[in-house]
Parts: sequence; C-alpha cells; structure tokens
Amino acid sequence: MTLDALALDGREKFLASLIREAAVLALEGFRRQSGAAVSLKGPQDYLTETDGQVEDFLRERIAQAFPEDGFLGEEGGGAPGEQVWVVDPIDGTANFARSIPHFCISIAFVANGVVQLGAIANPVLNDYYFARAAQGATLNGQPISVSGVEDVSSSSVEMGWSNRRPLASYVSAVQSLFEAGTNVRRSSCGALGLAYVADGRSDAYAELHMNPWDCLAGLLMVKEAGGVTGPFLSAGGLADGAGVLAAAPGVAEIMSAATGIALQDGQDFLPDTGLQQKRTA
Ligand code: LIP
Repeated sequence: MTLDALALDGREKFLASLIREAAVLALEGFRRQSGAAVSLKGPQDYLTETDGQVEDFLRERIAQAFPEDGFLGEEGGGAPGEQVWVVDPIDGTANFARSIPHFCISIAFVANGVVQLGAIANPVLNDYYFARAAQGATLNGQPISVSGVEDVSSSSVEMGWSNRRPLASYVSAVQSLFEAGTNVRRSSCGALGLAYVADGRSDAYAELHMNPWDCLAGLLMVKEAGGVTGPFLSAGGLADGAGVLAAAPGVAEIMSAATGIALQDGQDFLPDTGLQQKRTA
C-alpha cells in the first residue's frame, strides 16, 4: 500500500497535536514521580507508571484516527509493519524515574519504505521537534540545522550505552573518540540526544544498538537538518534494532571510525523482508 501526500498531510497535522497532548500527560506524571515506586524490566531498564499511561493514550488515539495503520510501542510491542507508528512514550526513563528532567516522547511514522514523519517533545522545556521527509526539521516552528563544527578539539558528542552490545566495544569507541580530541557525554535519553544533534546543541550521537522507538524520529530529524546518519532501516533496525550514528558532517568520519558504524550512502530504506512476522523484544 502506498500513501499519498494528502494522507501524509493529515497524519502530520494529527501528530502535531497528538504529541502536545501526550507531553501534558508525561509532565503530570513527572511531577508525581518523586518518591513513586519504579520497577525494572531488566538490568538498568526502568519502567514507570507514566510509560504505560502515555503509550496507552497514544495507541488508542492513533487506532481511532487511522485504524489502517500499525503501531509499535516500547512497552506494549506491536508489529513492525510497512505502514506503522513507532512510539517511545518516555525515552530517558532512567532519568525520569530519578526525577532528572531530561526525558522526552518520541513518535515516528514509517510508510512507503522510509521514515516519513518524526516528532520529539521535551515536556520540561516545552520544546517540540518535528521533521517530515524531504521537508526539513523544526524546533518550535523554526527551521533547525546541525552544527557547522570543523575542529574536533572544540566538538562535543554523545555516545549512548546499550547493554545489548559488549561493554568492551562501548569502552573502545569512547576511548577512540576522546583520543580523536572530542568531548564525549552520555545523558541517558537517546531520542533527545539525536534531537540535540539536529538543532546543533551537540555535534553527534552514536549508540552501538538502539531500538526503533528510541531513534527513528531523531534520525529523520538529523537527516532533515543537514546531518549524516548511518543505515538503520536498511540494516534491519525496524524489526531488530541496529547501531545508530547521526552527526554533523564535520565529525561524521570520526564517529564512524570510532564506532564501526558505516555512513549511509543515499536514502535509508526498509529492506524487503518478512517484517510483519517479527517483533522486537
Ligand atoms: C533508553 C535510551 C537511552 C539509550 C538506551 C535506551 P528508554 O531508552 O533513552 O539513552 O542509551 O539504549 O534505549 O528505556 O529510556 O526508553
């Protein structure tokens, strides 16, 4: 099934108001969070009541508005199909759970083999990022672009950590980046880390494995803001997750060399494999 521009316009408008409503819910949850019980889904993998509330809200609203579309959420799962909303209700849950105000909601819409729409909301700062394929990226309605960094010694990048890959490869990538002369940070919210590359606050973001809900919206944003990204959809990331690289052009080669993640040549397309049968845990 191919989606036309009109159908995409409708979803873009819907997404803009949907993420604002979800941000209100997330912020209310954050204010209640202090001292609330937090559970772990696995080692260093937090779950709060708000993750479930926001995801249920998004799942219901999307199903009402576009019953023909699929849904894939971090908490409730779903099918990673060819026309699908991919949702992280709270990215940066470990921060959220400890009352650190660095978290966001991330929503992407995939159709016609590519990521068509991306939205990221930081409810604490009231920051709303949007991107549409081939139409640019904005922050609070203003166009954004990646940094023009040229000198590595003044660059600052983020290296996200995933326990789905060996610690030694993370440590080695961080070491290579420091040796190359950049500052390396880790803020525990991958989607915002990518949004910060798109608006030039950060020069690059990489992580050796990310799930699609954490990164699809941000990858589109970086690309639309003039950045360089690695392959994600074409690497099977919608079904199984994959390594993520997103950078201002001036530090893209250094990021790629340190992480071993290739730079994408051309557009990042969904591979033609039986995605509907698979589910990312
Ligand atoms: C997490 C990210 C974190 C990243 C992890 C994980 P969650 O998502 O925010 O920055 O390093 O791979 O995906 O659990 O907070 O939604």
